[in-house]
Amino acid sequence: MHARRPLAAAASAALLLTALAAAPAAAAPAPDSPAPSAAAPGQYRVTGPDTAEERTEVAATGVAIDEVGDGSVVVTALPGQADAVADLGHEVTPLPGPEQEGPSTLDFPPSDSGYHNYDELTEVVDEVVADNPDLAAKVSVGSSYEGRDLMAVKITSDVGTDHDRPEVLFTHSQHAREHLTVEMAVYLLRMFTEDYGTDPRVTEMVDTREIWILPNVNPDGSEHDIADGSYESWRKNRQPAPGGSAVGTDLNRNWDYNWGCCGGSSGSPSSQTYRGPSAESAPEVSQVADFVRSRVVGGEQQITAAIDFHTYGELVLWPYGYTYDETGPGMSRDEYDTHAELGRLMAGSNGYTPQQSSDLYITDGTINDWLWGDQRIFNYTFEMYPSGAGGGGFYPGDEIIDRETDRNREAVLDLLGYADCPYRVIDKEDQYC
Ligand code: 0X9
Ligand code: CA
Ligand code: ZN
Repeated sequence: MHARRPLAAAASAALLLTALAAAPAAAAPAPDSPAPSAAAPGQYRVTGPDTAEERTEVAATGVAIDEVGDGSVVVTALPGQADAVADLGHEVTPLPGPEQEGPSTLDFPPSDSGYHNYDELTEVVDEVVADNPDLAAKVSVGSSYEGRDLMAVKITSDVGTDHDRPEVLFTHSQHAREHLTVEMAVYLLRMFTEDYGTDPRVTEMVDTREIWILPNVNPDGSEHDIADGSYESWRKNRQPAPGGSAVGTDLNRNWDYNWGCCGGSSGSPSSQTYRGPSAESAPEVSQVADFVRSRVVGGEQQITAAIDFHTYGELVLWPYGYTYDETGPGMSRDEYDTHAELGRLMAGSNGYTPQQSSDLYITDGTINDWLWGDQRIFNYTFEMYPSGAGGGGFYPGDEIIDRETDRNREAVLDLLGYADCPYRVIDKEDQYC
């Protein structure tokens, strides 16, 4: 269903020619048998780094920081990158990988069948829209590098009309292996439609807000992560980097606000946090950004609040990530305090830890910084379950899906409740709204 990369097409053509020339041919290798790949990424515990500055130094080697602890972090790295972290003077120990099961194609292992692959997600979306034509509409914001539809669902009463209602954005699965975030989207799709008319809070929000759910902005990565029946720990999209063999841009380093500014991303294509050759070079990012820009109507951005869902860590994070400073150009004290207060309020219901994203480590080119810095949308990164690698890391079993998606119900409704005037959370409605 997706377009083959020219390289793969050329390779299959070459195999075919070889087979024809060498008749009678021994069976040629299947054209899509996996190429001998460079060493796969894995998780490592790094003991030593204890401050945001030390963690930023670790991140600068090109690894992805998956987890932050007291005096240690967990990272995803290629073996060579793990060596670079050890060279900083830290102790680096490999962690066991996700459990592997027998082969299957483009699906979760049977024991994790509660997770939705891309086709199953599409079925849910189509069903929700078909069952609720007045409440939910499917739109396309574009297509992924390999040609999968980047779906969006708009939810509001009388959905066929563009109302003058505060709009709220939920984005999911920028990072391929963070499959629980797709389940969060499935939960929200069902909550807003099934509980409309019975749950008063849901009903009020669906009647007074326009809700945009982008259930998977990195479908190529998600499918790759489950492609051969064993998890790949894949993070990035599936776009080859220019002029080399490396594949994948970290979508959450590719946004066009202070892109690559501050040592919070990597210029090396093999890095887990490769920022791409230029801002918005990833089609997934440029098209989601175009969609967000398209919500500027009459000079005013209609979207007022957003959550970008990730795993893991159980955190509520707010901008900026590119600087340790709370305030500065583009972030006033009241704007910071509004982010922080609303973040703490949401953390009060889901039990996550609320903090500025750079309290963890510096990142640049994230959706968080772009949504605020460029579009003035109050926004959060939620790092969902688990809190640590012990809870299953990126691959918790499917039995936790119901509990861990429902856990964010109140927080999502709180964000929607403040979307008409976020400054109300610091009692400054009169001044700003
Ligand atoms: O690094 C990321 O993109 C996010 N973490 S993840 O483990 N899901 O990859 C965190 C982004 C928030 N920004 C900062 N922590 N600075
Ligand atoms: Ca509108
Ligand atoms: Zn993530």
